[in-house]
Amino acid sequence: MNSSYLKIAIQKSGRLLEKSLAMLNECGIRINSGYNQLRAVCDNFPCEILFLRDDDIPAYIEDGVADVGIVGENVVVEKQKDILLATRLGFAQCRLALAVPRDFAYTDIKSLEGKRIATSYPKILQNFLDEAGIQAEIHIISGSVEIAPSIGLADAICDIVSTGSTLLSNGLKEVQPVMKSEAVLVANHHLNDFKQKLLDKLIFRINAYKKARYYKYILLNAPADQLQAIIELIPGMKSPTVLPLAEPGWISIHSVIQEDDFWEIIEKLQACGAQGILVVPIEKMIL
Ligand code: PRT
Ligand code: ZN
Repeated sequence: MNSSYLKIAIQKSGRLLEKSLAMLNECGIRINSGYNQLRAVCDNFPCEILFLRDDDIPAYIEDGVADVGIVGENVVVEKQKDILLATRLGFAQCRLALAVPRDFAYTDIKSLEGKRIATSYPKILQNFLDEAGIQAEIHIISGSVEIAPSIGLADAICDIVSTGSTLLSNGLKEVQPVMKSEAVLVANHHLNDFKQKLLDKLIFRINAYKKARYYKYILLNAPADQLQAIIELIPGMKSPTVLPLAEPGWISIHSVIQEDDFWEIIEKLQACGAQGILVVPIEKMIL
């Protein structure tokens, strides 16, 4: 086994590929031109990228064929491999949920007693049903689970839901969440020291990337006598930067806010006399 670089497994094609590559790119890991269908080397980080089917990634990591990988948490939990969940990545959010035909008289989970449920996630579903004390027949299907009820194969399904439009267009309704999921970085439990240091470096960069996505840089002008009120609204990481404007009695304040808070704060800032408010994306953020 080569110990001088980190082998990173990502999905070969599918929903995770583009965002995985974009995140690695933001972390300074760029694939060089020697890129083929199976593997690629990187110019500026000692790593190799392996392109695999997402379902195979947990086993390859457990076996040490790859050192780390990016995969949906739903796949990690289903595969039950002995691997480490290193960090959540904040993309490919979805949920695994139970759904039934629209005319199914569902009241609670007991409505599924004795029913046939189609899924690609038999272990997660079995666990969930066991905890709920429900006995049902699980039918394992590897794709197009949503059509199982309409072709008479099952009474219900347990599948990934994101917007819910697939369920809707197949005459199904979501009745019970089973697990939440997002893309995660997973790792082999027995990395050597060199690889462990590379993994730590990667996680550090990923955390900076994740934080930057949740925060925005904010710049505004305000009357100097409003400084204290504005600091309370946008306290920033340590404290905001305050610069005098050429116009006497006015200052410019620079700070960082969470994107989700923006619309809440903006009216309060205006009430303090803030003007010329700019909110700009942050590329990396290290606290
Ligand atoms: O070929 P390979 O085996 O590698 O890929 P795959 O076909 O198994 O997986 P892929 O690319 O479809 O999804 C990879 C991962 O993305 C999943 O394991 C989830 O963690 C995550 N993810 C996020 C999703 C979705 N959103 C999603 N919407 N995976 C699948 N879907 C499907 C779902 O199965 C259903 O058919 O999209 C449909 C539902 O979407 P909505 O928006 O209509 O609700
Ligand atoms: Zn798959």
